[in-house]
Amino acid sequence: MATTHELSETHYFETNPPPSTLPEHTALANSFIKLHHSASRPVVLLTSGGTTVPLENQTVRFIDNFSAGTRGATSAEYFLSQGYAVVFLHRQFSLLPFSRHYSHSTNCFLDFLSEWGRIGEDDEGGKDGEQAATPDVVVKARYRQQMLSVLRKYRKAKEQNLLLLLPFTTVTSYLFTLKMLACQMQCLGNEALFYLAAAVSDFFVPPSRMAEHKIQSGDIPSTDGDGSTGGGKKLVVDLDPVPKFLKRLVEQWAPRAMIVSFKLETDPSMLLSKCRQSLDRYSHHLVIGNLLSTRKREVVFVDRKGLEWIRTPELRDGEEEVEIESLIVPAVIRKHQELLQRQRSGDTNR
Ligand code: PAZ
Repeated sequence: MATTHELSETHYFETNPPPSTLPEHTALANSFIKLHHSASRPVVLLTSGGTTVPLENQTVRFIDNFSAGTRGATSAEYFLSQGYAVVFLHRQFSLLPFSRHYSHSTNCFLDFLSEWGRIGEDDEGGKDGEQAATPDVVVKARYRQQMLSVLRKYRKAKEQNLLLLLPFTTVTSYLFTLKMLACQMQCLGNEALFYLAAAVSDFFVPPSRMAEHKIQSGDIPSTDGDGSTGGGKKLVVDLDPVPKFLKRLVEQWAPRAMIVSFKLETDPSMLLSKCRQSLDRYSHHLVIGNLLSTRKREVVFVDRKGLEWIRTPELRDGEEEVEIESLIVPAVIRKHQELLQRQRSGDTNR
């Protein structure tokens, strides 16, 4: 008999429309996964960025989330460097692997460039400061080394077809695409890794209560007498909980894969208990906990064996900041490799 959970998940997919991109994304994912399966390459499905919750069908307004996709885009680069193929399921226009170094930053990308041969403004445009016959655009000398290194990694990922970029916007499009990808990745068995760093909304407006057109302030009923400003008019948003899909993912969509979820909290006293609760509830492999205020400096790995904090080192003068993902990703890969070893030797425990 179906549980209440299963019923609500089934109901969700029956009553919400799939994204129009689903057939195209299914075809792209299918050939990507086949390619890497035949090359016996491990594949990670990495989710990144925040989902939106539309308030109207023809959406003008929506509820959003703070996530810029830094964790996901940065982690993707480290997975690629360790030989994984990456399906990057990301919020449209959030940070992307490689281009993240030059987009959304405090610099405009044009600040990285100068005119070849232009002396004075940068003093570094041309070769040995010579004047170019025809003006050209070059990367400023101080950025060249780093950009060359990023460019080479980007080219390799592109030429070898190691990175599949699939965008989503709403929580519903995220869930439909996640389900499709998980089912497609079943052929990879335990070589598949799920690294769920996206910040997914816990609440949504069901289609039955969704306004078709832009909500008009004039149509909002008055709630006089409660002392609020605005002539008693309030937009009250009534949200339903999004069914807990992690359970479905672990038990049905990707039963053999290794599944790593992230848990974000703001109250330090709740972080560990929430991570343990998630692990108990969904029985997956690893929860990575982080706090909003310190997420770039420390995370905690919580699994059945216990917990382990991962922290970036204290910087001394002149030292470059370490990206915490350069520590998280190798640690996750070690756990994935250990799991593969255990399963090869017949141990069926998570
Ligand atoms: O995108 P970002 O780097 O700013 O933030 C990453 C993060 C905090 C969203 C991620 O590490 C995370 O915790 N994701 C799961 C959030 C949650 O649903 O609890």
